[in-house]
Amino acid sequence: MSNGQTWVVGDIQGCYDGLCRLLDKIKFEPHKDQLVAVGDLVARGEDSLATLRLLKSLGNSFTTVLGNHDLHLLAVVHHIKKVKKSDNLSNLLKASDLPELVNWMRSFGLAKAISDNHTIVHAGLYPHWSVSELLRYSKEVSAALQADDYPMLLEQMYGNGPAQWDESLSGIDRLRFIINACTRMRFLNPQGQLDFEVKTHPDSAPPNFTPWFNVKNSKLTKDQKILFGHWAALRGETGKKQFCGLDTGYVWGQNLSAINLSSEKITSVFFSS
Ligand SMILES: [Mn+2]
Repeated sequence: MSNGQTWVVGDIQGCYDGLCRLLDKIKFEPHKDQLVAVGDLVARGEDSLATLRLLKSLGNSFTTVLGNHDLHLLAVVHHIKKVKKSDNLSNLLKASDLPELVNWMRSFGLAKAISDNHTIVHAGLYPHWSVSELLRYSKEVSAALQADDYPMLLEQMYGNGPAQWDESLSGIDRLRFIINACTRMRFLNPQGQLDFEVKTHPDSAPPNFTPWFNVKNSKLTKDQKILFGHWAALRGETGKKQFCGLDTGYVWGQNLSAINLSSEKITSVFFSS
């Protein structure tokens, strides 16, 4: 990377105006700085198409991981799923450059190391994995997503099981678990399984539901930091320096945030309709 700044931005969700105001506020310089996103580039906001075009235009100055909404968009494009009522994707789905935008999105993975000790992943680090396991498993999904028959993956990725990791999982069950852990995880239930129903703040969760970042991870070393999005109800708070939540709920009328990787300073813009 050049001598510019690296900024990691939370869930953009097609909120083009908020993204532009945030880039202005951090004085982002595309020829010098790096913009990194934690996924969910598209969905509910006012202009997912303009958002993707802007991010793609940044070329090598931009990288991301894919979130659940990004994968869902790919499934919609292939007529595997319908657009969710809450989403606003009609201009994107009609765009003449949709195929290029889709192929560009497919080039990203589910987890990525962005420095020696910073890793991005949309939902979080499954607490029984090390960072290197996370990166390795993410590559397995990328290989399937970049293969010619990738619509098959999109078709088979839906579902909540298996609920627990087992290194001996294979085929689509293995890929589905990796996708769910990387893009949908919030809580582990009292049986230690991934739960996908509870989306609240941890304070209002059912008894013995544990946020993934509060399950002891004996494979994570102290110098490693995980930057993630996905869980707006957290407002970015995990109570742990190692886990940096960046979805500060812009799409829910709160704010869009970016952290400067070297200073660790967070800059936010407030929602404006
Ligand atoms: Mn998400």
